[in-house]
This record gives sequence, C-alpha cells and structure tokens, in this order.
Amino acid sequence: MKKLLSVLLAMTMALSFAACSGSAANSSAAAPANSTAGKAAGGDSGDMTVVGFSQVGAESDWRTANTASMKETFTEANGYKLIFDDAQQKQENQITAIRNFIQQEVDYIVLAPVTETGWDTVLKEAKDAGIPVIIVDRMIDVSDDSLFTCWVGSDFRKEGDTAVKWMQDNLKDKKELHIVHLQGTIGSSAQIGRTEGLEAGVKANPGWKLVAQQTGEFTQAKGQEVMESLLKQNDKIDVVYCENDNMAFGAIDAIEAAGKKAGKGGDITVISFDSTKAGLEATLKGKINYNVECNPLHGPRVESIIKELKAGKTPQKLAYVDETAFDANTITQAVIDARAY
Ligand code: GZL
Repeated sequence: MKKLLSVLLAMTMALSFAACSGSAANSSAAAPANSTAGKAAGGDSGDMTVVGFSQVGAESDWRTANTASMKETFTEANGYKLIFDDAQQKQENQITAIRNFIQQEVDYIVLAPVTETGWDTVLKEAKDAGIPVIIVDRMIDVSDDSLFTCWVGSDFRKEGDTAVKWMQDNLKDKKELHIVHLQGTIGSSAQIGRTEGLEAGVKANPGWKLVAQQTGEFTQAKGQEVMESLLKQNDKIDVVYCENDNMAFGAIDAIEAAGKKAGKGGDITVISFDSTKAGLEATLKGKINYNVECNPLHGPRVESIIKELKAGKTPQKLAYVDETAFDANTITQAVIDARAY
C-alpha cells in the first residue's frame, strides 16, 4: 500500500511539474490580458517580425472581419509573430497593451483606436522606444503627427455623405422626414464622420427633422434597447440612420416587435453602414434599404506598409480605402457571394 502511495505521489508531482513548465513556456509576464503571447513568451522570435496589435474589441461583425484579416495576414508561416490584444472597447486597456508591446520590444505596433483622443503620452513612449506605430481603421487626434508612422482606414464623413445623398434622392416624396439617429461609440472617427454627414444633411434639407440622437455603442443589443425606447417615445419615425449593421439589426428587431415594418415598402426606412455579409443579406431581404460599405480588410494593407518600412521607404501618411454602397433595390445574391467578408 505504502509503495502504491509513493508511486502515486511521484506521478502527481511529475504531472504538476509538467503542467507548470508547460504554462511557463507559454506564459509571458509582460503579455497583457486578452493577449496572444508572442515574443515575450520567451520563445525565440529569430528572424520573425514581431507585431503587437491592439484591437478595439469584438463588438460587431465588422470588428470580427477586421480581426480575422489581421490574424490571417500576420501568421508564422508568413514570417510574423502576432501579439494580439482585445481591449474590450476600453482605451485604458489599449494603453496597457501598447506599454506591454514596448516592454516586449516588438518590431511594430498596430493600433485600432477606440476613440480619437488620449494617445499622445503612450505614443510618445513608443516613439522614444523607436517602435513604429501604424494606426488602422479609426483616426487619432494627436498634438504631433510624428507620434504615428501612418494611418490606413475609411473616410467616414464621405460614408455619411453617401448615405445622405441616397436619402435625398430616394425619400424626397416626403414633405417631412422624421429621423432617429443611432450613433456608434461616441468620440470614434466612425461616429464623428457618419454623424457629421447626417447633421449636414439635416441642415441642408429643411423638411428633415432629427427626432432623436443616441449611441448604441455599435452593438446589436444596445441598438435594440435604444430603438425600443425611442419607438415608445415617438409615434412619428420615418427613418432610422444606424451607424453600423449590428445596431441596424437591433433596430429592426425593435421595429418588428413594435408591430411595424422595417425597410423596403415598410413604415421605417433603415440606413446602415459596414456592408458586412449579414448586413448585405438583410439588405437583399429589403430589411435594410441602403448599406454603405466600410472595408475591414486591413491586414494586407498593414503588411504592405511594414514591407515598405523594412525596405527603408516612407509609406503614405494617410491612406483611404476605396468603398461603395448597396441599395436594396439593386443588390443581388451574386454580389454578396463574390465578397470577401
Ligand atoms: C469602422 C469601425 C466601426 C464599424 C463598427 O471603421 O471602426 O467599428 O463601423 C465597428 O461596426 O464596431
């Protein structure tokens, strides 16, 4: 019996040691929470290029596609070690992640900023550490633009103007247009630009009335919650202008739960942004009338910037991606099937 116990004890000790050493090999004291440990894992990065990517979060289909594009590009097979951090839509988590990337001496930092302001201090630390910072998607507002190497993303004001032009061209039969505005994360470039577009439209069209303006934080749940409340407070709503697909999905659920019809031939016209796969499927069904594309496939764009930097070239400081828009009256399944996201 004693012998059996001693064998069991030895086996237990051996197993627990293996478990510790296993986790030690993968852990990284410096790696921030929600990170995929890379260089700092004690692994030898060798001739791999180490990229630290601070992502906003996982709030929408667009964000999921954006993350996928980055992870599909920065693979070990392509010569990269990617350290990925999901900030859960909190700027303080992004700042912590950037500081961890600096501590881990990554080769490049990629930042998808949740909001435009509040980056000067941490980007100065990255600059002092000699680490190039590439901004993707939303823009940052800093006192010194040498704090970032370059930016690639969308022209959000143009996206808003595109939606407003469609409204002017397609809703002119209504003398008065009562508009509910579901905004994205307040202070994000996507919200700022798309809001500016609508507000300029309201100013230019006397019959347009902005009934309510409220953030749905780019999420479906919040979009539905806000729309449910606004439907109770306002019996005259002709348009809901949703600053992304996920809030549009929530708004449509709320509209239908209130016994009204959303979209084509319905009570409330639905405008949306992102043109994700699910967003275009809703557009094909006529539940979204008009969907303005916001292209999330930034992985290859960031990689070409890194290749330029490696070759000693200076990348374009601001690079806008080309985008289009989709109308429920003309979209087809073939169009959706042909798209990458
Ligand atoms: C736009 C991006 C926005 C999307 C939302 O470039 O920042 O954030 O429109 C996402 O879906 O949450």
